[in-house]
Formats: sequence, structure tokens, C-alpha cells
Amino acid sequence: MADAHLREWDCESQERVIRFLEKEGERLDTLVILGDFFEFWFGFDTFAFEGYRPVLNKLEALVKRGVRIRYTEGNHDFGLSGYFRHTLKAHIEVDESVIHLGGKTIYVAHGDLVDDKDRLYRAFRRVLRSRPTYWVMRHVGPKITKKVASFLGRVSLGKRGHRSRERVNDLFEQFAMERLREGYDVVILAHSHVPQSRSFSINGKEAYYFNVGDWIHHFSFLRYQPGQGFRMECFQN
Ligand SMILES: [Mn+2]
Repeated sequence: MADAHLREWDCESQERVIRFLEKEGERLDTLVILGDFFEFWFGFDTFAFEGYRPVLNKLEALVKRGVRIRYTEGNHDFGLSGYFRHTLKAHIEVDESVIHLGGKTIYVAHGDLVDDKDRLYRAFRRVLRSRPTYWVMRHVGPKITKKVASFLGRVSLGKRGHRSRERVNDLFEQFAMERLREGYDVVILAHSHVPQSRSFSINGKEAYYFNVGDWIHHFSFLRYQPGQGFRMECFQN
């Protein structure tokens, strides 16, 4: 799952995710978070997100029951170490990564780098996710950093409207096709906030692209079950 964009102290959106995790927790082996689970998270030296307590308590309970968490950083949650690594024992990926499941090679990424023409964003991302910036953020602390983050969040929200949904879906599909042609069996992305499930035949081989969608409008997720493969689903709450 991805793109819940949970906000601190926002009980309603957190409660929905909590109900989902409660329902699935019993049979869940690994929870894969594909970024932007939080509207903002940064790995400060000390715990700085009391407002996420309800959902974090749920994650801690799952981990205690033996569920593993695998977290790919998004463009709103990064520098993840500290709490996620130490308390939740999460496996953290900063960028794209590869998962092997049931004999398939799976490419996973948040998806904020899908548009290779968006040079401005790429430059911004490089600066934002650099050692000097991380040093400054840790140095000025959570209070100021959160204020700056919420300002930047509002700016990026205004920018989002420029591209039509079709154009965004096309971009993501194209990107997925390129990875599939490179030899991956499955490509899983997020970030577009639109659930997608496509199958292709590449060199006579079945290949799949999934976008896990979001938890703002769709409450969608991708389930993998051994023997049954992948299936996009929506949480009915
Ligand atoms: Mn995103």
C-alpha cells in the first residue's frame, strides 16, 4: 500500500488504515509500504511524531505478532531510520528496489522519478535528499522542519493539477513497459494515486504492471498470495 498521506492528529484517516491493518493482520506476512504513507515523515534523531501514535501503535502490534515491514521511501517520507529501523525493524529502501517472489523478479519504486523530463523536480529531490539537507533538518529540529515541509506540501499540491489523469497514467505505464522490457516480470509503483492493473505479453511472457493507488480516494492495495499471485483490491470500510 502507499500514498495514505496520513496527517498528524488526523484520527479519521489513521483509523481507516488501522481498521485495514487489523483486518489483514492475522494472515499478513509482510506489509510493503511504497512511500507517502505519511504526509510528512523525516528520520529525526529523536521521536518527533506523536500525532501519528494511533497508526504507529498498530504497526508496533503487528511487528510484535511477527509481521515484517518493508518500506520504500516516498517524496513525503524519507531519511527513514531511527524509529522505523530500530523500533519497527523495518527493511528500508531509499529508491527503487527488486523483490523476488514466487520465482518472479519484481521491480518496486514509489514512482516520483517516473517522469524523466521533470528536471526541476529531480534537481529539487537531489538537494532535498542530500546529506547537507538532512544535517540541516536534524540540526534545526522537527518544529521548524515540519513548518517548512507543510509549506512545500502546499506548493506541490498546487502544481499537481497541470497534468491530466490520462497523461499521468500513460507516463507510468510507459515507465513500467520499459522496466518489463528490461526483463522484470512485474512492476509495482505508487505516487500517481490512481490504482492500475495491466497485463502485457512481452516476448511471449506474461508481464504485469500494478499501481497500488492511494488511501485518500481509493483505499486500494495490492495483495500477493503464494499460488494465487497478485490482485488489486479496495478496502471496504
Ligand atoms: Mn508521492
